[in-house]
Amino acid sequence: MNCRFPDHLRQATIRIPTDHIMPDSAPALTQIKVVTDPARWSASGVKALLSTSFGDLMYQAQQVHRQHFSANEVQLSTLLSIKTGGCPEDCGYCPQAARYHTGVDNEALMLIDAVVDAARTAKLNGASRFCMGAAWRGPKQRDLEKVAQMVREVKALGLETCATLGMLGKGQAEQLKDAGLDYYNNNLDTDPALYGEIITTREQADRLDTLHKVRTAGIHVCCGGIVGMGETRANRAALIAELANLDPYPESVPINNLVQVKGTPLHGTPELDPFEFVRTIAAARITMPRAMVRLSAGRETMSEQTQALCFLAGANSIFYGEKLLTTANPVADRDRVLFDKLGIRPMEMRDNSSGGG
Ligand code: SAM
Ligand code: DTB
Ligand code: SF4
Repeated sequence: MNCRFPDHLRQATIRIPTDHIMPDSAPALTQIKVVTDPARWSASGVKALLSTSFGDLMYQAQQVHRQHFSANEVQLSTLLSIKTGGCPEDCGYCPQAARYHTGVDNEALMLIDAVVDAARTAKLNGASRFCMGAAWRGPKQRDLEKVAQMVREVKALGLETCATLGMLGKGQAEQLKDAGLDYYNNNLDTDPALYGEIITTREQADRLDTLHKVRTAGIHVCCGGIVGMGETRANRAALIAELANLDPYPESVPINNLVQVKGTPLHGTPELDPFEFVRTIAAARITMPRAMVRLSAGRETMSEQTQALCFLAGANSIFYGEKLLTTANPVADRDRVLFDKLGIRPMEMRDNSSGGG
């Protein structure tokens, strides 16, 4: 076990991989003793971290965050659904699965010019990353060629590019890399132990296989999951540990709070306590110090105060624009007001060669 907490919780020994070292100058406000260790994170270690006193957890997350990032900058990433609905998979959270009656209209793959127009608008509105999402189990070869052309043209606008198209077949990651794709999003979704309860049409091993293809092709990995699906703290810990133990861990980690959509099996799940969501963000920051941690789906119904705590916990990226893929996201004006209140600036484009997306 990596972490040990005596009953009174005030003195904790946390083993942290070597790149998580706290600065020597950090004031001793807490009695957390940081032990550096290249060991992998265990689920029980992450659970102990998630169970730390809230103030101590936030303090630790801030220390790690400030060691690697400018504290008041948040990346703006805009999402576009380039192919909507009609998906053959059965992900219990997803409004785009064909088998659920959610009112999402099916739309064919968008025309290249329309995608590039949307990217241009996103850039004008201040986004630095543009993510194209498709409701596929995986792309057919003829569709992949069109997406590759979209990537080429979006990249030429000076935006970072990201795509999320499901499982990739042989050679497809290389084609996307050649087109200039910076990031590929494929989430581990949930605790491996819960996977079969949420999705039956694929296994988590399929996700890992695609992530391997993406890495091998030299594309940065964007990989996270969804919380608020009725899981326990131990399940959330197992998901975070699994992400942190990917070697290397993802450059970009989206943490989604379930957006409950009527017609999906997970509609009606009891809401996750917002502090638990914030704790999950903090654990992602501490265990994956150089990753961009994205406060992803779920912001539409999240209070300004909870979002502010997420930024304090180390979230440094959001989806920006009034729509995610099919569900609502805060309108840009609302985010601008929040950023002004908190003194947060949009992050400029990052240098991809450094790896830390
Ligand atoms: N079909 C591809 C896939 O599953 O990888 C790409 C598109 S899929 C919609 C992208 C991601 O959206 C999923 O991995 C999941 O994490 C997230 N997602 C889908 N429905 C969601 C919901 N209702 N709430 C939160 N996140 C959701
Ligand atoms: C991710 O982890 N979250 C985004 C993005 N990657 C593609 C998608 C959220 C989708 C929320 C439900 C919807 O709008 O359909
Ligand atoms: Fe399809 Fe992706 Fe939705 Fe699952 S999450 S149903 S794979 S679009």
